[in-house]
Amino acid sequence: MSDDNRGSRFAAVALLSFWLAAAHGGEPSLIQNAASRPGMTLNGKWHVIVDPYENGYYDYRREPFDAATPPRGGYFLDRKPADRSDLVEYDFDTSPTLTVPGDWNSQEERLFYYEGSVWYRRKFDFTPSSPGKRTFVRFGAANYQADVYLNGRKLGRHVGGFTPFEFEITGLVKPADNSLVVKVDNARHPDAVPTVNTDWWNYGGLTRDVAIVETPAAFIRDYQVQLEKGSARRIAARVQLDGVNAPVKVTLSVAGVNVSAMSDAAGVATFSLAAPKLALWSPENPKLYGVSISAGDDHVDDRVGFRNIAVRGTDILLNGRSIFLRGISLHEENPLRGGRAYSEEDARMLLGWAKELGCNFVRLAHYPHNEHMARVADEMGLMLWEEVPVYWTIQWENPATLANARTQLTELITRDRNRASVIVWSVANETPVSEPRTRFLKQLVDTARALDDTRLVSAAMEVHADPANPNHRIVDDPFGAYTDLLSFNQYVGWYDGLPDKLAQITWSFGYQKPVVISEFGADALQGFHGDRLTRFSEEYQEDLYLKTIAMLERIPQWRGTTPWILADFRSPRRPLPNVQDGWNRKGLIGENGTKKKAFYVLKDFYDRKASQ
Ligand code: GCB
Repeated sequence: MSDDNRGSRFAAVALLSFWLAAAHGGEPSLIQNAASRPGMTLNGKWHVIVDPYENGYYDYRREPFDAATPPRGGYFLDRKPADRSDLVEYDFDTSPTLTVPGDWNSQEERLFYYEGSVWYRRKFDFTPSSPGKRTFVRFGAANYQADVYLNGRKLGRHVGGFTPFEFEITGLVKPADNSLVVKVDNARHPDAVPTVNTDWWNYGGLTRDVAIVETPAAFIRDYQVQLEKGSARRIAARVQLDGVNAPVKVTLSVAGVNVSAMSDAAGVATFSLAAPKLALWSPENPKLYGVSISAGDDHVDDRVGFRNIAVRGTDILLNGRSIFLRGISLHEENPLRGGRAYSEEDARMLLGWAKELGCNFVRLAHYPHNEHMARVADEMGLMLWEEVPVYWTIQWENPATLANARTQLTELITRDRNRASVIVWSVANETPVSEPRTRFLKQLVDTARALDDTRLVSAAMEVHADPANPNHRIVDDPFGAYTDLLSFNQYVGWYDGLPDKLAQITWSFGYQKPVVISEFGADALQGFHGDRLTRFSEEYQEDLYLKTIAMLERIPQWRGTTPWILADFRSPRRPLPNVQDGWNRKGLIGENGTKKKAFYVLKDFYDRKASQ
């Protein structure tokens, strides 16, 4: 077969798999560890057209341009006038630019509150390193919906603002002058995940890295390498090949051991190997091992930590030892920039602050954060809680909403299941108890366990009042039957009375499980001082932390907490002038990076816990 034929065969395969996925709503399939692959970054300046009326997508009868073959218009054609009489009413070349990765809100003042469509265009040249290679374009994330076109042709659509996606462009990519166009739409929708109502900024755009990824014709698409469930001395691995139609020898090298296995009819090779001398990963010793996988012409390297996480009764066991989760919640935002965090440097700053606080655990709220976070956490020795944006009240009875949530959860787990730092998959935050909601969440738990039965599953649940006793709080959510942890958010002293009330509160739990308080907190404007009863003062927040910790210490099954929150973050729900100014002020660190008094209260407590 000539290389040209090969190219078009791959193009046909790529298009076919796109149609199959579209037709069957197929499971997302991502290239594991794509950032380590050869290719080319597409980060940098992209030309943009702001399109609030979706003029570049729909014709004047509101039919999508990309539904017609060939399309008669649409910005994705990236057209230039053919001659001086030709009418073209847009021009990417002379349009302004935005930097990718990056949200548009913090880059351009007139887009600060914008919710709608922006067209991004990037030109690039790309020649495969040798004939027969396959080429993909990969997006770390685009919030919320992305329609992607290469050289005027639609590659597909991705829905969900915080997980990666990719399209095969083998045979479609040209050596020079490719036009990659993405329509990113961050409009909020009632049936979406999250829905229209959140307490965070709806940053839009190509918020994470974009890259061209190159692989051999047959390649290692996915793998999972970790300790066998319940074992400290055996490694289990599964490698998924792509593009093979006969058994292929797959070799795995880890911790000085090389093993080989043949792939089966589905292109899967499985391994189980003894690793008696393994140093287990922990916050005190975040040991990572080089892992190499080879199959045919393909080879991939990773760094993986090995550890066990389990629950026994009311204890959380890391490598068989009971631990206390000294945590903090954080949003994927760099407060100093007032925009989405996306880089390794951002991850080092945010997680570095968590380390300074004495943490061994971080809750990445309320949606999947960028991949750097889990990799840096692996290195720094921070355990992670990762979460999907099933937040407050979404459409529990809508099958499309459930499918959307499952896809986001699947993409997150597929991306991060080789990270030792990740110990909890969380499927929801503060969702109201009802039959349909519990059924919905149970399906997410099933999805998580089917993809990965080695980590804990949880959700941030709510507390219920006792009508017979105003100071008695009950956690008996029926969904608690399905989770490994009993996690809940509670705001006694802020939304519920004043901090003095904390001394009166008693607790009852419907389950004998480890209790992890996923949120508590109070707003404080950094630098604003008053007495401990003055709202928004650092002293109020400090007092609330002291009293909340004292209350929590009375709970025998208390095994950890992730207070709300590491740093102030932007929220359109927080308008109070001169105090909030569009920021949720519950951070222990202000928007300028300065630590508030409560930071040191929590740090003292964590230092004490660490030395026990
Ligand atoms: C919560 C939510 C969180 C909010 C926080 C607050 O319970 O889970 O997203 O930002 O309270 O500050 O009210």
